[in-house]
Amino acid sequence: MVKQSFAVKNMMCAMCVAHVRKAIESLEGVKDVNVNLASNSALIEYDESKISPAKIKEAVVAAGYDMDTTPLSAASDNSEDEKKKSRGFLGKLLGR
Ligand SMILES: [Cu+2]
Repeated sequence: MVKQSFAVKNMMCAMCVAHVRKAIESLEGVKDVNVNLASNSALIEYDESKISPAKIKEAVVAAGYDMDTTPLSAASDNSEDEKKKSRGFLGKLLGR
């Protein structure tokens, strides 16, 4: 079981948050989800042997939104490699 935070795009209001949360929490393998509109992110606790971030993203996209499959560094307790990937993601955001 892992707990990771992912960037979610296109959410505009509380209804969007509810849609995204429903789409994610109905998935097999997802134990808990907390969607945050202010930070445009979703903190997801899931069983990595049952579901992958790519599968979670599919459900989010199907609901009309978008999600990054690379976990954000703040909630990630992973290797240095994961942190590098997150920095790349933030760099992309800042470069926009
Ligand atoms: Cu909305």
